[in-house]
Amino acid sequence: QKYTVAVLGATGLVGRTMIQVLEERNFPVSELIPLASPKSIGQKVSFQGKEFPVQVPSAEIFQKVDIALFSAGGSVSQEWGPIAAANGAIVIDNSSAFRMDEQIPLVVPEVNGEAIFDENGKPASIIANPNCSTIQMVVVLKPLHDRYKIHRVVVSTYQSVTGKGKKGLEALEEEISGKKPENYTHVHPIAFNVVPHIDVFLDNDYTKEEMKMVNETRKILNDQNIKVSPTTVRVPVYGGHAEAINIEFENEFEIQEVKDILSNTPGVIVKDKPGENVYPMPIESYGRDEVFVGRIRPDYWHKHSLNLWCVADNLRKGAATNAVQIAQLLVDKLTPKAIA
Ligand code: 11C
Repeated sequence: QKYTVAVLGATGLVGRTMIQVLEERNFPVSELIPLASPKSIGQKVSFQGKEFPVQVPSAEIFQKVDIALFSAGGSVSQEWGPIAAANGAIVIDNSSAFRMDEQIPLVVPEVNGEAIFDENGKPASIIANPNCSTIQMVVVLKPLHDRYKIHRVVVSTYQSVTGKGKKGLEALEEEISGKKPENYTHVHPIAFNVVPHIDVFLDNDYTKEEMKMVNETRKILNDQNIKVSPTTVRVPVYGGHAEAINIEFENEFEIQEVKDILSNTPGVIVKDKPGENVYPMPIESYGRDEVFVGRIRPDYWHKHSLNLWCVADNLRKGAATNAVQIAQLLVDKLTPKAIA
C-alpha cells in the first residue's frame, strides 16, 4: 500500500528535511505533493529520482492526500489544518498552533505514540509535533520518569540557529563573514555571541520557547506535576540543540542503572566516557535521528538528583524525523484513499 503525502512548507529547512527523511526511510509514497506559498511557485522538489512541482495548498488538493506534513508556521497551520482535515487528510503539524489543544494529541513516538489513536484505533485527524527542544528532552526523561518518577527538571538549552530556519542560518553566515545585517534575525548579533532569548517574552518574563518546554513536557508525559524550570539560549551553532538537564526524582537511583536504562531506550545513544573525552556534541549529531546523552552523573548536593547533557539534530528528531515517525505509526492502520 502506498500513500499520497503532501508537505506544506516544502521549500523551508524543516520541509526539505521531511522530504529527505521520507526518502531515506523508503516511506510508501505513491505521490508527493510539495506545497508552499505563492512565492515558491516555479520551484521543483526532487524525490525518489523524480521532480515534483511546488503547488499552493487548496481544498481540492487535500481531497486526494492521505497524510499531510505541515511545517509552514502557526498561522498557515491554523488556516490550512482544519481544511486539510475536513477533506480527509491526516495532518501532522510541526507548528505550535494546535499543541496545547486538549483534543489534539502531541506526540513523540517513543514516548506516547499510542496517543495518536482513539479507543477504537481511529487516528486523530490532526496530530501535533512538539517543539524541538521539548522532543529531545522527553525522549530522555520518559524512561527515567517511568522508573524513578520525576519531580523537577532544571534545563538550560544551547540551541542551533537552524531553529530559526533558513533566515537564522543565513544571518549567522553573514555575520561571520563580517556583514552587519540591517535587522538582526536573532534580536542581537549571534556570531561569537550567546543570546538567552528564543521567541518572544511573555508576561511572566519567561520566553515562549521556555513555556513550550514547561507545558509540552507535561502534556507528552501525561503528568501535570512535573516541574520544568527552563532557560533557553541561542548559540552560533549549525548541527543541533544541546541541553544541560538537572533531574530530581521522587525515588532513589543507581547511576549505573540510569546509564543502562538510557542505553536500552529506543532512539537514544549514550556517549559517556569522560576519561576519553567522549560526550555528545552538535557537530556529531548533525544529520542523525537519535538523541545523544552523556555527562550522566549524580548531583551530590541535592537528594535523588542527577545531571546529564543531551544533544539532537533539531531539524531531524526535533522536527522532520519525529513527524515522519508519526506517519510511520499511522500507515500500519491507514487505508490509502486510492484504495478506500
Ligand atoms: C527554535 N525551537 O529553536 C525553536 C524552533 O515551536 O516548533 C521551533 C519552534 C516550534 O527557535
